Amino acid sequence: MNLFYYPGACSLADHIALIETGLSYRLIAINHDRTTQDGRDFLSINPKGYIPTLELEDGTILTENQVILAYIAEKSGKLLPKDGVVRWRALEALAFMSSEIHSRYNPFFRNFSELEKERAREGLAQAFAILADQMGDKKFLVSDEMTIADCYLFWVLMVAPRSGVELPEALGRFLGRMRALPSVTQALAEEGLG
Ligand SMILES: N[C@@H](CCC(=O)N[C@@H](CS)C(=O)NCC(=O)O)C(=O)O
Repeated sequence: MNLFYYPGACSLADHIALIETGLSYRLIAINHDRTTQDGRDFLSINPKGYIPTLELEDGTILTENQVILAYIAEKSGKLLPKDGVVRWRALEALAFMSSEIHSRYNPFFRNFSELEKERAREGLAQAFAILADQMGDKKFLVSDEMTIADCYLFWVLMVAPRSGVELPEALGRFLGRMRALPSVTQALAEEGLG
């Protein structure tokens, strides 16, 4: 399958999940003019125009990070239990990070006012505190075993400094543990961020 990506963007979560699960993949970067590294028009592949975008072997296109991560987990049988509370907590955390954190990064990625940035910082600090509380002493966010939620959380925390919001200690320690994983090191290196 092909993963369309920008280096260091939220597609890093899917990239880490692909490596962790051992599924075979090909990375295809998007150029500034919205052509793809393999010479196609990206908007004709995904009219939403954003990554992550996953192209399956049969040409099916999947979009939305939560769905792509769930697909990788289902396809590999890894990083998401088939049933039980850990499964639902992982999916819940993905939805929370997507709607309550990722969307609040917009003011820092684009040219928003200082007031909008301040509001976003408040929301981010609250959301980080909730995640730190949820993690407690566990190795990963919802369990001592890694799930797809951790792949996304890694990216969410990696870019947090752009917002100027300080991470709670538990999340800072998690970031350090994740950075030390071979899958994360490999994904960063493959995106030229070694
Ligand atoms: N709803 C999408 C949002 C994805 C998203 O915001 N992707 C960003 C990178 S982190 C992007 O492609 N931005 C490029 C653009 O908006 O032109 C998801 O959850 O997958």
